[in-house]
Amino acid sequence: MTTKRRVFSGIQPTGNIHLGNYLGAVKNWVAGQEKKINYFCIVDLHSLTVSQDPDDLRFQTRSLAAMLLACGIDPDKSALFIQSHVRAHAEGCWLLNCVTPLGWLQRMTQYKDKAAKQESVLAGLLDYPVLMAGDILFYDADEVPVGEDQKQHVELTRDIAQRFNSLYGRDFFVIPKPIIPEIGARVMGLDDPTVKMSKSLADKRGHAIRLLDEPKEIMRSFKRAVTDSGREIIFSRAPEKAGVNNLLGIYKAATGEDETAVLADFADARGYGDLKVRVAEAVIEILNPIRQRYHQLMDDPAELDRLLARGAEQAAAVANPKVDAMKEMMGLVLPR
Ligand code: ATP
Ligand code: LTN
Repeated sequence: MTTKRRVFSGIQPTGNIHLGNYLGAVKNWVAGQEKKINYFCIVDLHSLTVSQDPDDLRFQTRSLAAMLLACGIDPDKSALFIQSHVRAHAEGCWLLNCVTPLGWLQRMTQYKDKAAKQESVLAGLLDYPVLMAGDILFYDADEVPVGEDQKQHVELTRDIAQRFNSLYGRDFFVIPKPIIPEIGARVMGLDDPTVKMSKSLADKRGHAIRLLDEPKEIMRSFKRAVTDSGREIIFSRAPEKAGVNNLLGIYKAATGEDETAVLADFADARGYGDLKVRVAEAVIEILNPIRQRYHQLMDDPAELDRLLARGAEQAAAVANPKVDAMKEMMGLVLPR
């Protein structure tokens, strides 16, 4: 008998969930559910690392839960829960802070990028990857399916786990692996194919396709997408083809076709206008049922709360004892 692999991934309840999040992360969580033991976490504590409006954060957290269920996360196959509902995350983060050298955190590129954009940087922003490391390690996760941008954080998680294991002399933490999809790992902004499609920019006109956008809006955003002055519809890494490459990448991830089939679909396209419309149609087709399910779930708050409580209970049963064991190993006295 082979033992099932354990999977952990997280997503922040801030900003509008977009096509990059779906194709780069959530779609793959859904696809792998059957064969693995899955923990999917709405990381509200991570969201507090930049300032948030409390009412907005509360709404976004529940809205994201409904959206993940609408995307196909199945509560019978995966534990879907809110990070702050499980005490292990905040508590265990402190314990990991006390084995993590400061220099490791100061090197993180996401920290440097985000800190550079802010006037006043919170301590939590620097500590963000340690909280994330705990998320993964307290569940003995083997696999962490994320987009390309999170690879460095998973590598840091491995370093922290190894350091804890070597300090306390046991194979206590499983060393996790990042799982980066080949397709959809980096969906770029439609308004600027040199920057990744991002939640923080999702409300900027023409930047992102938000999962809740109506078909008309989706079509409008694609029609406005930045391309180049040529006509060639090809997969290419050339900087000037970044826009076309991104559109083809989105189509490929949305349809699940390989590159040859994708190019065959566009063989009769008359220029980029046709390309944009067909990509938009493929995206509209996958988002229509998701949007409908989302609205049904948001109309039944009691059911949503019930599903989240069940997820938190399953998660706590794994993570809380793990953190208690860490406390003991580190010399803290557990209450009797
Ligand atoms: P922000 O822009 O505020 O950093 P985000 O869009 O990166 O937010 P997260 O909640 O940080 O959203 O990410 C959730 C998941 O989506 C992560 O696994 C991340 O790697 C993935 N992801 C985010 N943006 C993209 C993208 N443009 N393409 C592919 N995957 C992405
Ligand atoms: N940092 C991630 C979200 C995140 C996460 C995690 C992803 C928090 N904890 C654990 C995977 C595993 C992000 O911003 N996308």
